[in-house]
Amino acid sequence: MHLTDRDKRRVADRIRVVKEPAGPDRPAERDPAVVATVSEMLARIEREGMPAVLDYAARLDGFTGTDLRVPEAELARAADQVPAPVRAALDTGAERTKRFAAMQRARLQDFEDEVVPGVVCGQRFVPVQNVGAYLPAGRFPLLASAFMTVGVARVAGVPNVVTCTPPSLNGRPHPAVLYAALVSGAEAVYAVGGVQALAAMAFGLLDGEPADMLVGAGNAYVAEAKRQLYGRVGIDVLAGPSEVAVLADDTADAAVVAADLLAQAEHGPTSPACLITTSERLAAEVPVEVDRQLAGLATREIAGAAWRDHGSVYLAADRETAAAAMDLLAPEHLEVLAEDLDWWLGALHNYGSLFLGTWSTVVYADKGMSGTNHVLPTARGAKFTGGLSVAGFLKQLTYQRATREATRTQAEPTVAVSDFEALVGHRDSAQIRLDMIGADDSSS
Ligand code: HSO
Ligand code: ZN
Repeated sequence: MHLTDRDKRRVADRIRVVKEPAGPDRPAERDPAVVATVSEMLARIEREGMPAVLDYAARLDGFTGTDLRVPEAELARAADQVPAPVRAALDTGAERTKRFAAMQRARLQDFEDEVVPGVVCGQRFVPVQNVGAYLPAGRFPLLASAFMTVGVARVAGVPNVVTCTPPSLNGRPHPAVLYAALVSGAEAVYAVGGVQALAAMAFGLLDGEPADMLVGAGNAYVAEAKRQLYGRVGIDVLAGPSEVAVLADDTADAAVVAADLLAQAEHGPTSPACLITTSERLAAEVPVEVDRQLAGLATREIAGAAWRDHGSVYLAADRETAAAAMDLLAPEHLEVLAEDLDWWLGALHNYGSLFLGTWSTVVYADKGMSGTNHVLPTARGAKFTGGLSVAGFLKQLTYQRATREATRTQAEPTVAVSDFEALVGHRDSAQIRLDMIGADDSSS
């Protein structure tokens, strides 16, 4: 995550580069080999159905059975296999995530109103009926992802939620992932990962209906499968590597800034982390502090590579410049460690989720402890979306009704435009109504 030449022209000489990524900015464009593999897998699974899913599951997930569904008994046992404090924390995260989603839901208003006399238009928020949630279990199992997908779908009122997660622990799903799914409100859980999981949900190969919408992050193959299935189904976001950015003034603590940068850098060697500061002191101290903390970090191999290849530090002349530059980067997670938080809240436009002040931090939200969703846009996607929320599972549907008396106000201009377009069928559909009221008018 760094400022391109074009970006730099926007902030001109008001920003100075302290450190820029050593690696390519974007972790590879869509890899043609991934694109081809995914499209071949999707086509085969659509053609052959469950036998193809089981074949991929055996080859790619090491799955040995014939029934992907996780049995009730295994789900029931999951709780006992998770340490009690972790269980309690997962309960808390699920609860808070659902609580905030419910607060958001309560503020999405259905309404109807009269646009012109006799013409009433309305909107209704209606849940997607069938959701497929994918819970990854890759390098690290991100347990809170279940809250963000399954849990929030439940709050939205989605009646059917199917959950898939790879059998990553001795050939079975991780019990903690199962527990997180259960406390989120999952019913049917399937032990299948990757492209074959998304295909099975999208094509309706598991019990129940095909998914109308697929949610949840995964590796490059999962992201590509979602991209290829999009249109046929809805999706949440096309998530790339997790990103963090920090805006800091001279009141910030270098050790806190460094810790927060490294917390997301450890997600993977291509995870970008960026600091934009108005403080010369911080610009000098943070890189040193990052290296110091890296030395003691068990994940230093990953986090260190991420910082070297995808880390950046900029010194901005003033906070206006810092905010403008950050808007260009549109990071997934953005922390403001500075005074006058309300000014920053008003000045920033592009971020997946914003963390204001020292006492809130990305990792809290990562684990569901604040309540906001962690399925967020990456790679500058925050320029057009704020990521998944309860609204993502709700369709903003419209409807209308009109009185007989209001016929002219819609029909006459419709006839005029349709005639001009030579869309005679359109004209007739309006004209027939004008004729109906005309006939009546003359008969009365
Ligand atoms: N930062 C990730 C979410 C996460 N991290 C969960 C840890 N646990 C993407 O927003
Ligand atoms: Zn994270």
